[in-house]
Amino acid sequence: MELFMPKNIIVTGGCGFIGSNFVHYIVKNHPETHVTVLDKLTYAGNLENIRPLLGDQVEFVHGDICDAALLDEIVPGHDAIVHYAAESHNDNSIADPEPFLKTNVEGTFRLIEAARKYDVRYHHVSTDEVYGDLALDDPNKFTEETPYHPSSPYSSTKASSDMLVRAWFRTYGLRMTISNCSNNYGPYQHVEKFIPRQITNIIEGIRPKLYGNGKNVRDWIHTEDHSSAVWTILTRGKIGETYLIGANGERNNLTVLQDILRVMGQPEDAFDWVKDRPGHDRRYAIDSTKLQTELGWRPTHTDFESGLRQTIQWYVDNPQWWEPAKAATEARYKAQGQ
Ligand code: NAD
Ligand code: TDX
Repeated sequence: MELFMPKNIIVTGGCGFIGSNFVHYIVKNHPETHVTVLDKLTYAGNLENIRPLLGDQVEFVHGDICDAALLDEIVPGHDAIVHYAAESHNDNSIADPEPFLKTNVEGTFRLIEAARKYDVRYHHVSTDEVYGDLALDDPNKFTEETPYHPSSPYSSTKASSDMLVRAWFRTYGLRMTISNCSNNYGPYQHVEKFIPRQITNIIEGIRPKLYGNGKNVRDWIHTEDHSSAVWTILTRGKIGETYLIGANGERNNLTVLQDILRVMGQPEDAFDWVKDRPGHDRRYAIDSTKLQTELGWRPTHTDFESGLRQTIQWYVDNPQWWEPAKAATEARYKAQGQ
């Protein structure tokens, strides 16, 4: 196994939820690696997520990954790109798919063209949603061999971007790796997403909202474990390979909501059933054997209850972070009947 030790990396989307947690992870664990965060600061990006880290090790560039001229300016001199930037929310992709095509497909195209031109290693952060969904009683999980079968506008654009990256490897020899991760939770997640939406609803005295019948299953992983997995793949992964990231965290939405209600001192039935998401994927489940056996990665946040408690506490402690986005997010959901 060849070890790649990046000295100067670009992290796209480093002001979003998972990207900013990755920047925190690098500052904490790899002080020798310089990071240039490239972020457009859409509604989902917040410079506050990384402001305390800005300085010698972490630099911020405000810009769009679709801007080829900007990439020509900033990519030379870096030895890797770790690509997190995306439009990431399924419900938004159903309401208005166009920004998803632009950022997720065209943006990835621009980045891999720049990576090719300047011979920079490229890690592509993707999702388990590219594989579609599993039946609730299916004994199988997704593996690297599962055929692509995306269901939503969001997941189809992520699948498209994965395909571009694979083609650039085969045709041009792009030095790339891909990871497909399951649902993340932790600090700095936007209040549009399931767990932060319910926590902040409860804090504000709004009843939590559950889609459909609540039986849909997500495979939860703490975002810090996602970060350590991406670092492992970037530094030890084999060029051209895909690795699935997951931590055996399958739970249905009703169970997660009841956990949140219990920890926050509410009755377990203190929520509203709302309209289901069109095309709602039933279940995601990740088999991360390849990552664990070939690269030796292990998750550390294996106790979901305790990770959830810490996450709830973070939202309780940081209302100034989420309050500015809350009212507009709930207004959008209300207009959709959710
Ligand atoms: P997020 O929506 O919280 O953050 C996205 C970030 O990208 C924001 O900072 C935003 O400003 C930035 N951005 C958007 N468009 C941009 C553009 N055109 N140019 C530059 N920056 C732009 O997303 P997230 O939940 O942190 O997800 C990050 C990545 O991880 C995405 O690629 C997503 O598909 C993937 N992923 C997410 C999950 C999850 O559970 N959230 C799971 C698996 C994979
Ligand atoms: O209010 C809600 N009520 C509800 O029941 C919301 C916002 C969601 N849900 C359900 C829908 C899903 O079954 O909760 C589950 C999780 O929903 P999201 O947080 O929207 O996540 P999901 O659609 O599963 O996608 C997430 O994981 C994979 C990320 O948003 C993606 O970026 C990632 O690729």
